[in-house]
Amino acid sequence: MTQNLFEEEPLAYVAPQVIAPGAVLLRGFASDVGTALLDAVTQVTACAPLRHLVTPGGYTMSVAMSNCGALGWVSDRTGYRYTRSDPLSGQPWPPMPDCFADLAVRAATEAGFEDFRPDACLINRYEPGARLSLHQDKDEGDMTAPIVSVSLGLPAVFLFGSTLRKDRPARYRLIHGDVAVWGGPSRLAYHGVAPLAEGDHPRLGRQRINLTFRCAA
Ligand code: MD3
Ligand code: FE
Repeated sequence: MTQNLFEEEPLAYVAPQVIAPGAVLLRGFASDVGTALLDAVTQVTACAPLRHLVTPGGYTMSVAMSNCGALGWVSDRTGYRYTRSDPLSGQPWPPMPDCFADLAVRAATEAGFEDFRPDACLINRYEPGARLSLHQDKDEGDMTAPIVSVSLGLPAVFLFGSTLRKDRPARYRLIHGDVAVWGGPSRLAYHGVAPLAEGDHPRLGRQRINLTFRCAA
């Protein structure tokens, strides 16, 4: 009998898994396009480098971020917001690669959200120890649109709570190729990412990349 000793080996996509009203996990949905997505991440971040943003409270984030699409999410001492240009260069954010938009639209459709047309893609890079504390995504202009997230590289423990901060979040291990869609009643759920464990991914080494597609305008 053959055993899969590499538990983060992506499996082929089978079916959507509803984890809460409006929250759908599509395990392995991006497995077959992982290489194309990562090549596009390299192209985007050559123009708009990954950087560690500072929060309004003055903390430097452990996750490094960049963006593509018409709008990009940024943070500094003055607050969080979406901008049309990269504050590092003053240039517009790089356009959203077709392979990004295609995947995001297909995933939203598969999860039951028709007509999803994201105008922003936030690129998050985690190295071991990096984390994202529990928060809500509420800077977007269109709260009726879902957010689509794609996990690449090292596995992460994703924390998914309710719309009340006090509720203890559920934990989901997300691996390379997993996609999740968060909309409807889950759109304002608290969520975060536990500190990334050490590891060595065949494609990305000591990194996890997460793409989140949003309707920001
Ligand atoms: C649940 N990113 O960039 S993606 C973020 O893995 C962010 O980098 C995480 O949270 C990451 O804001 C998690 C999954 C996600 C994204 C948006 C959500 C889950 C969500 C919005 C509502 C509820
Ligand atoms: Fe978030």
